[in-house]
Amino acid sequence: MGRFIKKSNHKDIDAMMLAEDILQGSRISLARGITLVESNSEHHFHEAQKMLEKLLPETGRAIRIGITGVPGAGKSTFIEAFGSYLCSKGLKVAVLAVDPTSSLTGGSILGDKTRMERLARNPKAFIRPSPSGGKLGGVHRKTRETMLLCEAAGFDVILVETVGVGQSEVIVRDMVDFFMLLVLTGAGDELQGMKKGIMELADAVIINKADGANEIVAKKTRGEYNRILHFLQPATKGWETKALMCSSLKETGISEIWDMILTFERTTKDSGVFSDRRRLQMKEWIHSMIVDQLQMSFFHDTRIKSLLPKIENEVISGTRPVAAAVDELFNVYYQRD
Ligand SMILES: Nc1nc2c(ncn2[C@@H]2O[C@H](COP(=O)(O)OP(=O)(O)OP(=O)(O)O)[C@@H](O)[C@H]2O)c(=O)[nH]1
Ligand SMILES: [Mg+2]
Repeated sequence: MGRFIKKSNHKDIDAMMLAEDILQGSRISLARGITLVESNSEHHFHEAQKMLEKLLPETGRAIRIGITGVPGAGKSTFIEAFGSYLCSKGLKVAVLAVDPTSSLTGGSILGDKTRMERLARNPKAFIRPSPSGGKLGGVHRKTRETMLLCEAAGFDVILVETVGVGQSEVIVRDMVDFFMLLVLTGAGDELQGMKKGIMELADAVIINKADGANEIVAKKTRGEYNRILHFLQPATKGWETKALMCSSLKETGISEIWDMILTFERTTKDSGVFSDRRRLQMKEWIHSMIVDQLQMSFFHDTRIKSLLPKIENEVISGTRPVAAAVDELFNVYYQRD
């Protein structure tokens, strides 16, 4: 017993010391802190939460930017150019990723580091590959907490990259202040077929690869996007989502994008929309974690696990209505013995 207390005290000091070092801007401690947050162990979870509590007052000052787009749109190349530009302006930039496939591939950003070679070497930049999920809602929580750690470590801009598949773009929209969609030139048919939903999440549509012979097509594409955006519900109250062009390879149009983000920040901070969104995001974060926990607790319940196949069969064979089946499952679930 005595040993246990001693051990747990020792660990407490560790988490606190780690927090101190992160506040001092130590990159090694930041990496260790993120590893702690990403760990799937129960014990590490509690240590990480202690560390976060200490860091919370020093978080929230960065501008959080989400970047999405189909594979090949040029997200990594854009982040290399954009991130390097921001560093050259004296800003500290952290790059994180939400990768819905990361548990299988180990995170695309990792392989991408070659595409962000210059940024990866920049002492003002910090690149972290996507964490693997572990349990339900895991990636979601880990990325948000990693973002907070980076802010406490003094990063001014957080870039969160995600491939625009499944629900990942919605998840990222919910954790950033400004969200941009990277698209290709000459979208034409793609533009027609594109999910309107994703455009309604965006604060900017960036037409990438506007270089060489592509530039003329890019201008046309920009016009098409602007026409469509005009009819869509804007993602942010009081902000008109517009299409811009850039070349991540030639590094043109990059400063215009940053200027737009600064205007966005000023406008939404003045109107209160910026802080309203952050408050709402915190509320939604709590709610989504509650839902995740409930779901996990329900499906991991041994009584539910043994009863569910039978009930499913009854519903499928048409001998029992769905609502009655669910009702019975919950009666069993809530029975405390
Ligand atoms: N000409 C031109 N090529 C570009 C530009 N940006 C990216 N590319 C090229 O497009 C290809 C895909 O770029 P990536 O940055 O890997 O695209 P991505 O969106 O990160 O792709 P995934 O990680 O697979 O989702 C690469 O061959 C890049 O060199 C650009 O501005 N101009
Ligand atoms: Mg990429």
